[in-house]
Amino acid sequence: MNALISVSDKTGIVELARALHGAGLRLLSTGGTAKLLADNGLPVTEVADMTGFPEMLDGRVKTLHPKVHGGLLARRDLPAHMAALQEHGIATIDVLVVNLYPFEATVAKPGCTLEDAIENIDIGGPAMVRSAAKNWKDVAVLTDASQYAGVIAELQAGGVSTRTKFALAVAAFNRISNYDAAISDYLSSLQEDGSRGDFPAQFNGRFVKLQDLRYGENPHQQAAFYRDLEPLPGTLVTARQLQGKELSYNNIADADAAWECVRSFEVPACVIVKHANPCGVALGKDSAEAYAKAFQTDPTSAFGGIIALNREVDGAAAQAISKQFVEVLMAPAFTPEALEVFKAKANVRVLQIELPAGAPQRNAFDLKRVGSGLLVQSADNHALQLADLKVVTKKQPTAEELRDLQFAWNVAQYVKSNAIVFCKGGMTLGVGAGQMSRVDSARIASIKAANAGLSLAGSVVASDAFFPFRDGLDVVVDAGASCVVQPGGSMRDNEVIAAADERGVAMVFTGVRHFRH
Ligand code: 93A
Repeated sequence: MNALISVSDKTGIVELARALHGAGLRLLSTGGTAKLLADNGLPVTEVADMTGFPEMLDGRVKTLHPKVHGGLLARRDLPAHMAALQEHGIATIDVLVVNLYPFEATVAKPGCTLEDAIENIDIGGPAMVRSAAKNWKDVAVLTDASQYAGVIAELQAGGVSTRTKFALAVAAFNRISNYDAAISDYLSSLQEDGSRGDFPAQFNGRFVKLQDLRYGENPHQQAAFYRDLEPLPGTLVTARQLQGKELSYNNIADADAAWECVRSFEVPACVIVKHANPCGVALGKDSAEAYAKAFQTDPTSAFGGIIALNREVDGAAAQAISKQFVEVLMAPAFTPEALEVFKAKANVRVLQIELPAGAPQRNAFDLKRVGSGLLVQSADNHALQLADLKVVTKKQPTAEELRDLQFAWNVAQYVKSNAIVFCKGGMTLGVGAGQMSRVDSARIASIKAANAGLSLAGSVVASDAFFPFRDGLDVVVDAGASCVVQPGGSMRDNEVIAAADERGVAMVFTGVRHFRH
């Protein structure tokens, strides 16, 4: 019985070799490992002496020899295999101990060059590990020092069990697969001169690159845009750019936010997004009217905004939109007159996206990187039903308020938390987004309405999560709201309901929260 030992990480190897020798195995080994074993008084044969072929090319070829792979791969239960070994003077190798050139550790070092990385790609080691693992019934393959003690114990008790050999083979293929993935990831991020190049054509085998981007959120960041292997219809990656400058990273992120929001409305709607938040959302009889109302919410923020419509853009709508500075305009269709209007504005990125009938399809999973981890959740696609609404105040919402509160609630879903959205007549009047305190969001939303010259008297307000105290409610009522929609569920709901009754406004609970970060 022969054991071949070839390890870069030599931890515990002398003890293992001693145990293998003690169990009656002949020790075969490569240069550095053989020297260490011999220095520790173990009888060891160098692989080069066994094959009759010297290590060459600076060690690049050490064990890539039929005497090694024949000894590993021959099936002991096939007489033809055993005869072939005999014919060529090959001995079986029954235990293989290999750990690989430290590729991962090498590339993790700051300043690692492409050349260093390449020299640390192990070829012979993984080849032997694969041969041994493929022939697992006859060969025990050890690829990690944590496996040594268990195998020594089994050897000393008479032999390594089939179950252990299978588990070792599985672990061996896992190791090789991770090793190859590390090489592939590293090289995919480089150009041939070793500089960091384009992002890979595929990412995690799950996303296909659509385009490299000029830069990421900021000019010192690199970025690329990928799509799912099978994108859903009606999502941003299926858009066709009809004209305009190349889309930037921030354009794409904002366009997605705008599109997700606008496609959630069944009637004609317009959404204007700045920095991932809607700064104006409105419904209208057509695109022109919806845009005009959405723009009114916050003309200051709409400057350089991303505008999405869920109906065809005609000449009138295009004329109105072209008066403002717009980064991206997106809609399911454009009339020839509308396209003509934007021809004169060559920089405007015009995107056409199909809008399939029926409820929008969403990705099953929402992914977010955290440190070296990944947060995965199902999509926030809860659709509010009228029957879910619970009026908790003495005052009931009017039919008009009921329509506006559904609209406000829908918009609030697409506003970053803490979200406060004032609405009336199918348009947003003030949007408070992304604040750490809900009261501040409420204050900001009312300040913005005042800045735009919009009255909040008799407005409806939506809050994406419950009011923890009555202070937030007081702010929105002071600003003019007559009807409030919020999830409810606070410890102090009673206090907040009593405050609403005291202030004479209607309040409706949805029972659902829509945090968005
Ligand atoms: O350069 S290699 O890819 N070519 C080989 O033929 C080969 N055989 C074993 N690397 C090879 N090895 C690796 O050498 C082993 O995987 C192990 O990591 C290392 C042990 O070398 P040494 O015994 O000389 O320290």
